[in-house]
This record gives sequence, structure tokens and C-alpha cells, in this order.
Amino acid sequence: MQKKLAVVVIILLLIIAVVLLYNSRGKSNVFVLPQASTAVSSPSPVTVAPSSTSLPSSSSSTQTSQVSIKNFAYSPATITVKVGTTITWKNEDSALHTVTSDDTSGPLDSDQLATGDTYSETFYTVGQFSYHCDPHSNMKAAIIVTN
Ligand SMILES: [Cu+2]
Repeated sequence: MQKKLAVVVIILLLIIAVVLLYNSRGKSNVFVLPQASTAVSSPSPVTVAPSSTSLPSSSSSTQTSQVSIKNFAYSPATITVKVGTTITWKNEDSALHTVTSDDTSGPLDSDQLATGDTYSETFYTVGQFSYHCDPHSNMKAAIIVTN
């Protein structure tokens, strides 16, 4: 019986020793950790954001486009757009102009546009659509519609 008691006491002492060792290590870890955490965690969240800024610059998928009529010319003279795009012409000249398909079956057939007037057409078919100004046959331009 005394041997068993002695063994139990030794085991208890060992356990206490292990717990004390563990606690002292934990304390020393506590002393080390705050320096490490403040040094590591502060500089990381500084610059993260600019990966999404490339979205607005990709203008190839825009669904509306503008062509201005200025100095007896369409600008841009040739414009490439995707199917479904609505193009709006705006007359910025003092003279009257039209937006008229070379093909008599259309699709472009505007009235005479005065200064500041606009004309819009949505293109649902792939192809090249040449047009001109009725009063000024030297004014020529084209819309290219792609998928
Ligand atoms: Cu004209």
C-alpha cells in the first residue's frame, strides 16, 4: 500500500511539474506574442482595392453610342458597335442634315435635323450600314455591327 501511495504522489508531482512547465512556457509566449502580432498585423491591410478599376475602361460592350454631325461630317465617320446598340446622332452644325441609309430600304431615314436635334436607331442585325446626308451627298459614313 505504501508503494502505491508513493507512486501516486510521484505521478502527482510529475503532473504538477508538467503543469508548471507548461504555464511558464505559456507566460513566456504571452510576453513574445504581442510584439510579433503588432509587428505583423499592422502593415498588411494597406493596399488592396485597385483590381476592380479595370471594369469601366472596357468600353467595347457599351450599348449606346453617339455620332456627332459637325462641320459637314459625321464623327466618328465609321463606328463599330455590338448587336443591340442604340446609336444617337446629334446635329451640332447650323446647317440642316439627315442620317439616311445608302440602301433605300433603310434602316436609317431621319428627318432634317436642325441644330441640337437628335436621331436614334438601334441595330439588331450584324452587318455594315452605310449612310449619307440627303442635302450634302459628300457627307458619308458607316455603322459596322458585330456580334
Ligand atoms: Cu448634311
